[in-house]
Amino acid sequence: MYIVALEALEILDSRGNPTVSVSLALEDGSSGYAMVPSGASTGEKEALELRDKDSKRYKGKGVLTAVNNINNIIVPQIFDHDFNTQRELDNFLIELDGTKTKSALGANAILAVSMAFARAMAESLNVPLYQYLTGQWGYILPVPCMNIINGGKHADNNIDFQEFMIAPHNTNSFSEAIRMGIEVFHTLKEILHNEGYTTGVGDEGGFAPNLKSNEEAIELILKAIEKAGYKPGDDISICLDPAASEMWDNGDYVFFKSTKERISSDKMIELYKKWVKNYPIVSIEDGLAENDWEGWKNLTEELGNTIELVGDDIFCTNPEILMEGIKKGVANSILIKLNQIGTVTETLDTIKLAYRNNYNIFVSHRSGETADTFIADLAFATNAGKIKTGSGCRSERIEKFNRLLWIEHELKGNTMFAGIGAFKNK
Ligand code: 2PG
Ligand code: MG
Repeated sequence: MYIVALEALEILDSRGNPTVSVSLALEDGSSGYAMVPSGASTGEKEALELRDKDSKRYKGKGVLTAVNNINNIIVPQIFDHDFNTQRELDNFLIELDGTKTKSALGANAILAVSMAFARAMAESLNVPLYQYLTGQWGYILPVPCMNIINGGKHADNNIDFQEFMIAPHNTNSFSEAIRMGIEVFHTLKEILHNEGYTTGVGDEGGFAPNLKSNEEAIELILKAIEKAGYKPGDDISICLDPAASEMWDNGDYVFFKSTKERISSDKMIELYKKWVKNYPIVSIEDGLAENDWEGWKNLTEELGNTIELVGDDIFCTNPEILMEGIKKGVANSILIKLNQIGTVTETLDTIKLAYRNNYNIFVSHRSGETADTFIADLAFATNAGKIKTGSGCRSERIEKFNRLLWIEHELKGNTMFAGIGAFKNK
């Protein structure tokens, strides 16, 4: 299959920062598009997001170099090649870039072409994107993990931990799970309002009040779950992403937004053990920092048989780093973000490696998003069991939930809702 048209454009993401979008056409007239997301709490080993660093444009955040790399370097090379699979196209792009971190062309440039090609190929084969991604595999609809209180780098408040998510699991359909989650979201808004807290939202659509402590975020959410008519733990559980790399400072963890308290890795683990005992927490992502491998091993020994421990910054969706983690007994699950690694094929390779080694996966958006719903198809296609793609508001988040509602509807019962089984040890 020959690509006959390919064009990139600098567009904006949900934070008003420039990002790359691509439109592509194949010789049979099929077409595809893609818009690339962007993180704020990024892992050090992520593939390189190429930014212009020209302070006269968008405060240095322009992506014209990445766009030009597509239009002026990839375009003249790509039209001469016959690509029969996603892997052929992705390998071609990886070789053309020639670096380990995709720093020559930019992972944002490469991923945009990779995703747009996937969409065009799906259209050419006349199948939905999820079916193109993994053939007949897709069957399980994910638990929508909704990040209803935002902190850390995603909000201008005093909460150190980045994400407090609800996981509505006690139902047998995705649409009912969405309804449950959204009801809790609206109930939480009422509670916050009544208690005199602000109800403005952070980058991922969760509320971003100033609270008395990180723990109060959990207490308020539990209150909202009950007030909405559900039982914490039985119906709806809690997932956390403290994004602890952001708290890491010279071998310790600093509560950088609230108390400025400095504690050791061991003390962080003690804190999590206490919380897991007291609250219905089923998953903790990035409970420790990406450079605290020793701590991660201890954390996995202490809690790896009780809850799901998800590696985000520490693995960066990278199969080589994941392999290291598997060997060292670090985590039992991996967060999946396409732009951390930079192509569709490598993302799928990482997912296969995780499954082969009995690790769970958790498909994720970025804090800077677009309307692109690719990850909804990816989560369904790979039977991920859970997706985190924001809260109960902000269209760039809701779009992904809406896409999954349509998938469930179109497949009319030929799906299964993951439920609590999506989480390790549950
Ligand atoms: C995370 C993500 C998404 P960011 O840490 O898991 O929620 O945040 O995109 O800022 O890395
Ligand atoms: Mg994370």
